[in-house]
Amino acid sequence: MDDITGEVKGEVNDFVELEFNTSIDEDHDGTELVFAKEYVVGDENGWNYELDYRAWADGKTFYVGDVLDFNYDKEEHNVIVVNTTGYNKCLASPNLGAFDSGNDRISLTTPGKKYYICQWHCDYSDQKLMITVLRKKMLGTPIFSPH
Ligand SMILES: [Cu+2]
Repeated sequence: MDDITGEVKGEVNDFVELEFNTSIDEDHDGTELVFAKEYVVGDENGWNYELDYRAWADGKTFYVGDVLDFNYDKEEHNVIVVNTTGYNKCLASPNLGAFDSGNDRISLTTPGKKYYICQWHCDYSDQKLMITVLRKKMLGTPIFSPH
């Protein structure tokens, strides 16, 4: 009985090891392996006018495929996706998208600078976020070769 159990465990371990090695091989050409991350904007403080979102974004690296999670009181705030001008001047219109659910998940689908403001508190207390999204060099599967 003990021998049989040992055999089965051995097979399982071999299988796991094989899978593990396959994913390590993706790194053969020095390509950075990056997996999608979800960021709660402001962490436990959420999206409001008490936080410095420049400081929050500082030191974080955002990649295409990552998600921003805006949590806030929908009676108080909103999330407007704007361009540089909108960000600098706190203009909610024209915009690239407006959210007001209180719990908005925004996927970062393209590289470049992204700007988010709260329409009501951007001017009032700098409730705005600017991030730079980098192109992901490679997703987790070896099917696609990097260009
Ligand atoms: Cu606000």
